[in-house]
This record gives sequence, C-alpha cells and structure tokens, in this order.
Amino acid sequence: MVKRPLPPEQPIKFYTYAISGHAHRVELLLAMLNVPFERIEVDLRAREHKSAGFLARNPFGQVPVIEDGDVTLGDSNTILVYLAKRYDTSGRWLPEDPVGAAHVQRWLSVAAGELYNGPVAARGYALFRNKPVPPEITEAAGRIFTLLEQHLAGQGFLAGAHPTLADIAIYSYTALVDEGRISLEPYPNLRAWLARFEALPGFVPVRRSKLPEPSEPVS
Ligand SMILES: N[C@@H](CCC(=O)N[C@@H](CS)C(=O)NCC(=O)O)C(=O)O
Repeated sequence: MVKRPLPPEQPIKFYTYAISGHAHRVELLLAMLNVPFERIEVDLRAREHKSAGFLARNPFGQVPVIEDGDVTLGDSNTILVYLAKRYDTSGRWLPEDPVGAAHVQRWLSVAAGELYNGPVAARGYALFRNKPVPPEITEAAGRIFTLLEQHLAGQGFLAGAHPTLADIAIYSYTALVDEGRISLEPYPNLRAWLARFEALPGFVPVRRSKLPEPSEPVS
C-alpha cells in the first residue's frame, strides 16, 4: 500500500462511542499520527449501531468504524493496521520486517483474545450489567496481567524498545480495568508501562465512567 501524504484529502470520519475502549484505540492512533478526523458519536443506548445506515458501514453492528474517502473499515485492530500502513511515515507503529510485524501481531491477537475474555468482560459485568464479576473472568484477567507483568520486566514497550500498535491495542482496556473492579496494584511493571505510554506525544486519555454501586449478588 502506498503511504499517503498527510493530511488526508478530507478528515477521516470516525464513528465512535465515548466510553468504548475499542474506539479509544483508534482515537489514540489518529491523535498520535496527527491525522485530522471528524468524530461522529453513535448512540449505542439508542441502538443506532443496529440501524440500516450503520450496518451498511459495518455489518457487525459495532463501533469503531472509519471512513477515509472511499475506504470504510470496522474493527479496531483492522483500523489500526490500515492507519499505520497508510499514514505512519516513520514505519515504527507497524514494522515492515517480518519478525517485528509478527511481534506486533501477537499483541493484537491478545487484545482480541485474552484481554477481551478477561479485563474487557469484567468491565462488561461491573459497569454495564451491574453484576458481580464471575471468578473465572477475574482469574482470566489475572492470568493476562501476570503475563504482561513478566513480559514488561525486560522491555519498555510490548513489542520492543519503542511503542507500536501492540501498545495501543492493549492500553485502553488495561487503563480501564478498575471499571471491572480489578486492581493493577500487584503489577508494578504494567503500571510503569501505562505511565510511559501516557507520556507519549498525542496521547488522549480514556473517558472514564462512574461504576454503579455493587448490586446484591445474583444467583
Ligand atoms: N472486534 C471489535 C469489537 C468492537 C466492540 O465490541 N465494540 C462495542 C463497543 S466497545 C460495540 O459496538 N458493541 C455493540 C454490539 O456489539 O452490539 C473491535 O475490535 O473493534
């Protein structure tokens, strides 16, 4: 794919939902690459993401989605890859070399797998369903955070010495994990990595939500 000069001919249309961690990944890269974009809020509570108009943009009926001229894409990792290939003239966010690219892909897979099934699921229970987080979900979150903690003992960022798409894909829901009633207190390397990431140029914080009071345990 040919890299386009910045800025794009017209601002990228970014369909988002303010408290979506998946959408936050895309906003991070747009901001860090300094790519102009127009934010379009999709009201998930009103089920706007299941409207015919939105489904035509993303048949999966989910945010985030971008429209860049005649290119329409859904799925956060897909969009990250596209933006890096198209607009990252430094070539650092998604390395060209096979081993570097593979190391980044490893963490994109973790973001859609272990991170989704642990920390993201915990937040879903605590924040959106106001239900106790099932122990197996908390344990799954503990497993991936322990692994990340060990991995970050030896390096500054997830795929090496400098930030890549791997860090963007893992950052948003790790930063939001207290909304799943999970603490990062036992993970000092992970907390140090969050702080390093937050100091990067163009960083945009996640939008936080107020957790509901815990409800009575439901059987
Ligand atoms: N694999 C997708 C997942 C996106 C996702 O789960 N989006 C949520 C908001 S965080 C959504 O739109 N949920 C509505 C639904 O699934 O109906 C990605 O990485 O973008």
